[in-house]
Amino acid sequence: MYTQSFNVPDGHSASAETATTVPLASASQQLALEQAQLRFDAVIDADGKIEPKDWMPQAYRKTLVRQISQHAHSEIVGMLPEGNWISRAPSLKRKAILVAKVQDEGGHGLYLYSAAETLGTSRDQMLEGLHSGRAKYSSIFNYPTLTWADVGVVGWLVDGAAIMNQIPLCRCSYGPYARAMIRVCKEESFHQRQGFEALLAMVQGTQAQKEMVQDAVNRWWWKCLAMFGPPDGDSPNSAQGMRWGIKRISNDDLRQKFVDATVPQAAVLGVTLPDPALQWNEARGHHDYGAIDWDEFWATVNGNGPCNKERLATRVKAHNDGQWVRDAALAYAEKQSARNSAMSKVAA
Ligand code: BYC
Repeated sequence: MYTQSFNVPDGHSASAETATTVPLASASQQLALEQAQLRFDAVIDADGKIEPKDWMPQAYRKTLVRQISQHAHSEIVGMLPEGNWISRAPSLKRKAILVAKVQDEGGHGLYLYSAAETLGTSRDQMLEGLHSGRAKYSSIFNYPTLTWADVGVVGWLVDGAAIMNQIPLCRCSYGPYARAMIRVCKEESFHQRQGFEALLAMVQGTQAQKEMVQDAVNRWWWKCLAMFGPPDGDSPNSAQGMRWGIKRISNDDLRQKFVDATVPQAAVLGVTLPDPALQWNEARGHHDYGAIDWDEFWATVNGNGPCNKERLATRVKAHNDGQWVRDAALAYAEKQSARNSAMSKVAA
């Protein structure tokens, strides 16, 4: 039980408190609040779903908005590093796949903005947070995609890490977020596979292509491990997120699952993961891996990674350049509504 709302001092019964000090209206409000909290706790304890119209504690709502905001913005900013390669894809097939993938990410951002709307935070508010630099998005999108192999590695490793993190979110306690994640995960799975398949084609190519793949893996590996967030001991939001059933698996456990799943895939590709400490630990039944550079991670999260400024500037420009589309859509909606009300007056 996580109830914080009703605190009766020792030696007092709730009814004595009501009779002497608390005005009637506020006592009944307090009772209703207590019952709502109990209902919320019972749903969480039973591993059920909280829906938009259900009562929820403010802190639960705030945590969800924080996480969904971070997630939605990651999808939107995540379109940029790969979008840069659409005009340079090496074949029509690769171009079609990449266009579809980038469009999917735009769609994921929109489902997630809609999920946040059900919590009372509008898309405009979310976008204002992103464009002003206040809202976070994943650290991973602040690194450059230097070659075509980077596009494959982003699919294989970045989307691979994203799926690992997002599959448990399909069981998140907040209904709209959990349901959005089911479709997102299906699409992410295609993203991961297309990346792996693109790399498989490259490693069967020339020596220069193989080297390009290895170079991209070297540059992205550690950044992908950091994507799962700080170690559990330094993760301020984990404990509460897990108690509320928003987060199901801890940052470190997901990171470990990702390492264990990726090592055999790297062997199929014939690439080396750039970590001399990476080895199977029989006793743990997992791979050990080396230390992540958390200073570099936090510098990037706090706005000082190699591409933070460029990503934000590109996003703000895209938003501003799209103003005419929003204006046109609004003008059309107003025209339609004026026409409909004129028609209904005629009919009456
Ligand atoms: N980058 O207490 P913690 C994708 C922040 S993939 C930036 O552990 P929490 C995609 C964290 O927000 C990526 N910031 O937090 C893939 C918190 O700061 P605030 C998106 C990070 O929430 C391919 C602070 O560090 N996926 O979309 O319990 C193509 C302390 O962390 C990062 C999601 O967002 C990071 N890597 O756990 C296109 C999935 N890691 O908010 C797109 C949903 C941590 O207190 N999100 N921080 O100011 C989650 O599952 C969780 O929010 C996290 C963090 C695991 C990321």
